[in-house]
Amino acid sequence: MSRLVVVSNRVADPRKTAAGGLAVALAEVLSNTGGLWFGWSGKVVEAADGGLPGEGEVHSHQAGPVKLVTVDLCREDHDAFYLGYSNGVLWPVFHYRLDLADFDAGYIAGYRRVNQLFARKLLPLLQPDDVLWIHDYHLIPLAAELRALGCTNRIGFFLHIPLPPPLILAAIPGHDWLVRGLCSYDLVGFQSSADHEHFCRYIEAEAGAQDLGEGRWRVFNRTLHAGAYPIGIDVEEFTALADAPEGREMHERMKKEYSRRKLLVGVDRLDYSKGLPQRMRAFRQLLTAYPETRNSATLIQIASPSREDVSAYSDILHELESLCGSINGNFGELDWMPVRYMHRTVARARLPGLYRASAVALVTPLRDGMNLVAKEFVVAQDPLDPGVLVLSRFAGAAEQLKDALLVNPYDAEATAAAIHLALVMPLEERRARHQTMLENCRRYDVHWWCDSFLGTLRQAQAEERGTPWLRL
Ligand code: ADQ
Repeated sequence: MSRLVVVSNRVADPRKTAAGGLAVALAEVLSNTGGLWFGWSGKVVEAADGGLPGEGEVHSHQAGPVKLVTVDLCREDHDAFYLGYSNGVLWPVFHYRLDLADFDAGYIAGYRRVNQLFARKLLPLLQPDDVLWIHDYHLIPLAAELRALGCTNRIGFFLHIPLPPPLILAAIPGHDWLVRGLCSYDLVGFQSSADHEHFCRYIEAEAGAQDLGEGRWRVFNRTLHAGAYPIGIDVEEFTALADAPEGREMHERMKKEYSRRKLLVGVDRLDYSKGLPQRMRAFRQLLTAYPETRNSATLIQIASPSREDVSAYSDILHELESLCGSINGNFGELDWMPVRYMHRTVARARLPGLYRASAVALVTPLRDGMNLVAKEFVVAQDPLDPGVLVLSRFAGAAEQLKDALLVNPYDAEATAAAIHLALVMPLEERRARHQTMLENCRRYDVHWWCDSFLGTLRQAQAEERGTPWLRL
């Protein structure tokens, strides 16, 4: 089988537990083919003595059978590429937040420069029949940059975040350039059928693409495959974590601590897309509209620090802290705090225990590509006495986990009513809903995701060979 080369902004050492299911799953496929994982080292190099920084230095080391190769970025490139364009333009717009986007003209040049740097550093490492799998919004133009240097390998792309409807996408200055970049791949994968449909509508309307059927398109004089490949979790890995001593100990400790009360849990990166202030308002509404929940329900909200050097993130931090403070101030008792809010990351090994001890999970993003916390919560439950998932209809996961209690996170009253329903749901109904969701998580796990994406990519005929590659 041809070798797999994965490219993503960050590279994780798959041998470490903290790396998570995605790294473990990718590492498994990479190991089977003696593969290579390429990305940014996480290191930002300052220019010496105010001069221009040199080319990013390349580091290489072997992690078991997988070779990890990373490149440093200079300050200017990092700020324009990572903070500026990726997280100041693409992240907000792709999450439908045009109001938060900063279309500073300088960012796009930095974004392109780093993609060109990646292409230059990666190309010499490639073998002729390598299959390349590029991940996420940081690297949309990478295939086109590789093609410009003469690379003829098969290249697939997976977008981990949502793709907005055409008219939102079209608000990005240079959106046509970005979409041409997407169309340089042999296969483009999305998290949900809604995202896939947005892409199809865009290329039909804005680029005159012709539908060839079975996920194939003729666009910009070449053939492209596109489809929905919803990402899953590594169910076995997560179950093993739940059964490991740390997972069990966490579960027992939480059960004991909250034996008199029902526990609700939220686990997120602190990001405006995750709908944390809206969730707190819904919880406050629950305590107001259903007084019996006072003193009997506690919400543990873990929000790990994220992108703190992007300004929209410090705003959300203050808003959340102030909401949690006012809920605890208004409703708290001497022996009961309604909200326990922690601004930190929980060790991955402890997550299953926390999920399993919780009666309800609140996964209520305003917009999310998939949301793996929803799936992890389902998998961590005791099937005989499972907790209930309250899930935003705007998470990609809602297309799959239809037996969750689906909510509109902007509607505090309706969300509070759903949380109340979750808290009082009879055992039989909890079991039935959990069973179908668990089956879905098992069936569409991370291995299914890898296999189905790579299966299509490997099959995709290199129909473009011999004709010029699309140039940006
Ligand atoms: P993220 O937005 O980072 O990823 P998500 O899917 O919610 O989001 O979580 C990814 C992982 O991070 C999960 O394994 C989760 O357990 C862990 N995690 C989140 N918050 C944590 C915390 N506070 N402490 C410890 N661990 C935490 C992007 C997209 C998602 C998509 C993923 C994968 O935004 O929509 O599901 O990629 O494609």
